[in-house]
Amino acid sequence: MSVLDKDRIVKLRDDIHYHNHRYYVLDDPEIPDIEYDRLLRELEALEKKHPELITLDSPTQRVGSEPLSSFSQINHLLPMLSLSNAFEDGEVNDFDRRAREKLGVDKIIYAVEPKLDGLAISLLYENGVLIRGATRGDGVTGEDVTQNVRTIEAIPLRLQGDDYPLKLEVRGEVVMTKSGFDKLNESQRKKGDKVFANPRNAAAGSLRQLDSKITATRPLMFYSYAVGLVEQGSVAHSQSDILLKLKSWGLPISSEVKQVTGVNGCLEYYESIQKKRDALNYDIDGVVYKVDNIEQQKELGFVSRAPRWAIAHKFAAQEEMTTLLGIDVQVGRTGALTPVARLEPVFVGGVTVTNATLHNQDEIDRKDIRVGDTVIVRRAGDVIPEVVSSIKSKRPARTKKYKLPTSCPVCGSEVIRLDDEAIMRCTGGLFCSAQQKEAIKHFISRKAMDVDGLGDKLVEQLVDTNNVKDVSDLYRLDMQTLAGLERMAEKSAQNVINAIEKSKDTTLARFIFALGIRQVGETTAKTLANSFGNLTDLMAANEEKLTAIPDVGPVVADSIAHFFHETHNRTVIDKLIDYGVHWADIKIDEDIHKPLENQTFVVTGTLSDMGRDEAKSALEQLGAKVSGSVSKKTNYVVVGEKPGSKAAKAESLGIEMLDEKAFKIFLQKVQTSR
Ligand code: 9MJ
Repeated sequence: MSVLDKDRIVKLRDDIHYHNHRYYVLDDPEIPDIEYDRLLRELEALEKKHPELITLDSPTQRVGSEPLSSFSQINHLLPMLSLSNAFEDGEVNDFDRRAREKLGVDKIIYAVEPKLDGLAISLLYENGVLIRGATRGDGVTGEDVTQNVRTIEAIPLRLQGDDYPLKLEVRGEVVMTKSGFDKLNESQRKKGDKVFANPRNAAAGSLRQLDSKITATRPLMFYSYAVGLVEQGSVAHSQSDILLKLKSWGLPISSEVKQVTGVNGCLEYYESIQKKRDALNYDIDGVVYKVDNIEQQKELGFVSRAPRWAIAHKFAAQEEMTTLLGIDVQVGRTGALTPVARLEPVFVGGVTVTNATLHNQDEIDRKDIRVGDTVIVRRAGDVIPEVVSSIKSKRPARTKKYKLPTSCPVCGSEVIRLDDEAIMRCTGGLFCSAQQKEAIKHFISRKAMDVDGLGDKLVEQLVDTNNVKDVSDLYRLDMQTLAGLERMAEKSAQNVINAIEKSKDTTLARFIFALGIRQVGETTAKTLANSFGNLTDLMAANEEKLTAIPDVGPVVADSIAHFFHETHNRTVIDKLIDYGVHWADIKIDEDIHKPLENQTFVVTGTLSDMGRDEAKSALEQLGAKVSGSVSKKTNYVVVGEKPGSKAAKAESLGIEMLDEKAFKIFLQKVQTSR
């Protein structure tokens, strides 16, 4: 056998372990994914040539193995603990007071961590090599999921360093990333396979797979938060130091762990994590407070299997059960029919929810949701509440499958469904008053023509009274008509007239967006405005010209061309211009100078005004590269509200950061320098 091959195999394994660590533990990859794949493929090829050199901890051994017929049971070497829960500040205060009294101290230092919503597992390392992985089970006995655990790249097959205990149980949570979950469900849906209700179920389903080759394809992540048995070696004297030690051995820990003082420090942490919750790429359902000092932990001891030195402070539940009273059908701006669940009011995710989306007919069929069912409603962050599933065992007798109507509930026109769409649409177009209303609401919205003071109710009245049929009619409204409407005093009518008048002075991008062309959002509207410079050229553009624009694909191009082909739309545009709507055309420089060429940006957190996509597209138009992760090569990080770990990393690397205001000024300066 070639000595060279053997050396190369060892070198490749070391390199791959190193890059895995940079990626999963330090969150700071050094090489692109494609290069990582090349290393892995080279190693696979060499091991195929020399199968006798394959070791248990080789990174190629993560692809899964033969399916099992069942999982065997495993006794944890030390029981896995459970945590008691607190739902209110008072309960946290009680917990802290009891601990202080028992310890006889004034203030306690706590290690605080996000409470990951996944599946708890225990990993056993012997001589630094991963020997087995087990689910929590009842805390004493779990299931042997070693084959599956070995496919999770974030879990090291071999520990780093030289000071780890020779026998070590590591405890932590396997979670599915939110982005990975969305992708997985999309691909499951396409294949006609089972769709998961949430990342936690998907993580559990993936880890409890008898076929580890399937687990290997799932986007699972692992974060460690405790140790079990420690033999022939030691870990550390505080929870915070234990986490740092685990990290130094190559085990990922959450970037949000901290040390705080006293109960106030805990409650402040709770608030700060709650604010960050949506921006994190994994689901959490609260935070955990742990007395940091291990001696103090020992002094406090346990009540049954829950420690007296730790407590989980949970967020308001994001899922609740309630009854589905009925299903209403809403007709949107583009005629899309959306089934909306009318619910027995239920408190979920911090608010009372009475309506939730059912998405479309396919989703209703897939979940088999019927009026009268007990359903699970989910409200996560700022997302529209949705019905996740129905509980079949609670279904009353004589329920019927639900079918969306075949004619529009508003205008009676035929409802059609295009082959490749999940959505059913009313064919009434602007004959349908629901579509008229939605088109007008969109036209006057803040990011479109920005007509202040013309609320939804008023728009509905204007359409119902036949005063406004299409958006151009807004510019013919007079005081008399407006003041004659319900709840309209003369002063507010005058304000509306003034706002409509003011909106005539607009920009090309706003105008294009306001037209409500399907597939043309704010960003595309801006791109179109900047590419064509005037409306006449855009209206005359064929599909070939349109697809030449960055970010405009055939579907978008088709939609734009169809819109302007329609005589009705051309007439409305002519009328708008006749009534005085105007903008300044944009001078197009064919050879656009790219002032930000060779500069790399990262955009993180919520940008309240412009949104992340818009910021990215503005940067890209100026020639910048927008990357998803911060590294030494990043030139600027644009930091919105609730930034995640990227901002902290940028700070540690000394990279220039721009908040939203500074970013806007920066953009303006660069744009005018073109
Ligand atoms: C979770 N689920 O994130 C613990 N946990 O500690 C954290 N769970 C735990 N700690 C001792 N961060 C028992 C359970």
